[in-house]
Amino acid sequence: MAPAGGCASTKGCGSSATGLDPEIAEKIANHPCYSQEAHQYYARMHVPVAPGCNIQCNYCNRKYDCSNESRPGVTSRLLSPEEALAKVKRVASEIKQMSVLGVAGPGEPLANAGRTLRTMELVARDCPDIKLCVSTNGLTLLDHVDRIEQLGIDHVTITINMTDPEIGARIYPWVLYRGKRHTGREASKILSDRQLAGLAALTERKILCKVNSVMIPGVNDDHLVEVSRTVRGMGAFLHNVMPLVSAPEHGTHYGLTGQRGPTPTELQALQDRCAGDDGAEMNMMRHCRQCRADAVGLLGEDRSEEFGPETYLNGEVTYDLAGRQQAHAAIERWRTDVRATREELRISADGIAKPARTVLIAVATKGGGVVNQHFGHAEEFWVYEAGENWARLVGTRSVARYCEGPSECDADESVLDKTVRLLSDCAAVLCGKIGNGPREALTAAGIDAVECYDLIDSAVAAQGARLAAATPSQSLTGPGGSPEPGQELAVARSMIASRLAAEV
Ligand code: CLF
Ligand code: SF4
Repeated sequence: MAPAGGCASTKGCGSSATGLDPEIAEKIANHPCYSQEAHQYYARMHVPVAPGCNIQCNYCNRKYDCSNESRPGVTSRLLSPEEALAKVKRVASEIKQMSVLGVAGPGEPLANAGRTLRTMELVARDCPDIKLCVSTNGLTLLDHVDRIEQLGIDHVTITINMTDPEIGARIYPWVLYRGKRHTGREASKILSDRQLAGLAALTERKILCKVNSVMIPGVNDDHLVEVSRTVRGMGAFLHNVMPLVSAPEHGTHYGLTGQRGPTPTELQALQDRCAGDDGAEMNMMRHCRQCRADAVGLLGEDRSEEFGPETYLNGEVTYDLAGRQQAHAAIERWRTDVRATREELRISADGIAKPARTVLIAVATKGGGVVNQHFGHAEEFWVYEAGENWARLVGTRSVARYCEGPSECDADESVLDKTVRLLSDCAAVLCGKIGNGPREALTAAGIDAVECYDLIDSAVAAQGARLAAATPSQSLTGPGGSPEPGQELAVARSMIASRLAAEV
């Protein structure tokens, strides 16, 4: 698929099912990219079946995977469609929460349409409960819309970095279209026209479309608000603005010419503008992890190394459909409980005005919607903005893993320092456990370290209420004279703890 990525205004991160057309709600219910809530429970896998490409992006080095959805500098082993099917069956039977198969590289999936669509055909035949997803640069999308619809590919991502060819000429040096190589403004005009025509054709067929955009400061950053408005007007469901990654060692044009990527603050500010502060009012994705073309597992985890060729090419793999259905039913029971708890706690960001005071809270989690990871084992933190009975995910931040075991828990100060800097704008970090050294470093930086084992939503809202309550000017009484949030949450938290104890 295409490049990397990661909320403000009153909209959620990715989409919640609230207020959605039931048909769309069903399509996104267990898609970890199209639903921020679903990404806590369901996994995706990519199969690298598409080697070639038909355009050149200035943020791509062909030695590596397509950067339109994966972090640059990663190389995947190419699979045939039949090998890909065998791998899908193996992974789906072992990681039963794997709900979506995507083709996102290592090149452009639709420049290799035969291999990509054959893979989808085989998986649709043998794995009927798996959703099919494709990412494309959009150049030849219009040629394949009928086949995409026939195969039941319900989710398509198009990487659209511009609708203005003048800007495009600074991103795309050339485009190969109908056997002819085009350069300059003409190349970007062809690409943009084809992308938008493909998007229109897909939305006309009610195929859910996500648009990925790479944010390139000084090139297309301001323009992406206009892109967001345009694609929303054409029926795109979701917009994923991702940061340019341009390390010189990746050998890309941008990397070699010193083009910088955005800071997390710049990225969030642009996402907020697209989400509504600037009138685009687009539904934004903020939990993208810029996956590899062979990614396996929950977003943010990479289990691809567990599934080498020896695990799926030696003998027939039986597809455990019944086992998968049981696992998904169990996940849905748990999700129903979590939603009920949110309603009891009156925690929401959907359609509710943001409180006057909010804080950022980082969470270490292994998934399942629970704060459950050791601080030192966290390779990424989920960052929430929270206030009284209000919480929303605003992004995820990756850190180097610095703790390999209890004895080394406080050892690598430099990585710890880096982690503290990464979270320096957060008021608190919630984690399953934390060593004394990291706790002291966080405290010295003004960040509370909170150990808990709780639902993320309730834990974040409780800490948001506590930290807001610490501000002298803030009222502690909820609307209509309701109980103080701290009291209300304390009662509800003990209830959640009982539920968790019963489930685990
Ligand atoms: Fe893969 Fe992309 Fe489908 Fe998701 S990834 S093809 S829509 S199943 Fe998701 Fe990964 Fe971000 Fe892509 S987190 S890079 S947005
Ligand atoms: Fe590279 Fe092609 Fe993907 Fe652009 S579309 S990032 S050139 S593989």
